[in-house]
Amino acid sequence: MRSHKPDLSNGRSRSAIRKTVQALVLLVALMVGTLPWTGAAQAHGTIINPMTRAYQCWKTWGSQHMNPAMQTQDPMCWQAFQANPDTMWNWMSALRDGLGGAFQARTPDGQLCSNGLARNNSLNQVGAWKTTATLSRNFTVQLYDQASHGADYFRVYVSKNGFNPTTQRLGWGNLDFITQTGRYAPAQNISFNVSTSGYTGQHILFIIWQASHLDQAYMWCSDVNFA
Ligand SMILES: [Cu+2]
Repeated sequence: MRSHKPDLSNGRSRSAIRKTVQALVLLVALMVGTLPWTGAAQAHGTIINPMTRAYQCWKTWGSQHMNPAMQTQDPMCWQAFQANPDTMWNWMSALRDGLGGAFQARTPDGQLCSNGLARNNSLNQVGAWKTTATLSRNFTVQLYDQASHGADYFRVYVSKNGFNPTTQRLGWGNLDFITQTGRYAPAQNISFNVSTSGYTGQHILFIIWQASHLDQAYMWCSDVNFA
């Protein structure tokens, strides 16, 4: 009978299709697993000058993050990669939505450098973070934002004289508020000038970016020296 053969081959090709689909689903799942937060990786930004902690670690070690030399040459980046390499791969994604400007109320002391994100807690650890810039009292801050969100404002703080980032976790009480900027139109690169006085030696520059496209807040620590 003619009917049997086509039925059999249909059955076979259906199971072959099912296997192909299963293989594709597995492949996609593997790719998603290998590239966590891929969606986020296309968007957002960070302060690239002075470099934020995760950005500095990514920039310096991202292409050689298994290099054992990091442990002695840059121990804070080392511990961050050990804790969660995604913190570095997604240096642009240190964001929280819907804070409503309640930065201090909704960010406990000791969690400022991670923007209160548990996955980025390595950024709050005390130790010998590399300073990446020597600043004079007037300096320029540069945001690089892949998504061109624009800014409602930036808030800039500097850790107080006497605060030691190698031994103390940063809390709100350790910060001097320096300035809040005005609005910036959407652009991939935004820079603004900051004026300070009276700082010397190692400090943390703490910056909040309130993006414009929705209520989305970023906060970061950059390790700097004031000349
Ligand atoms: Cu964004």
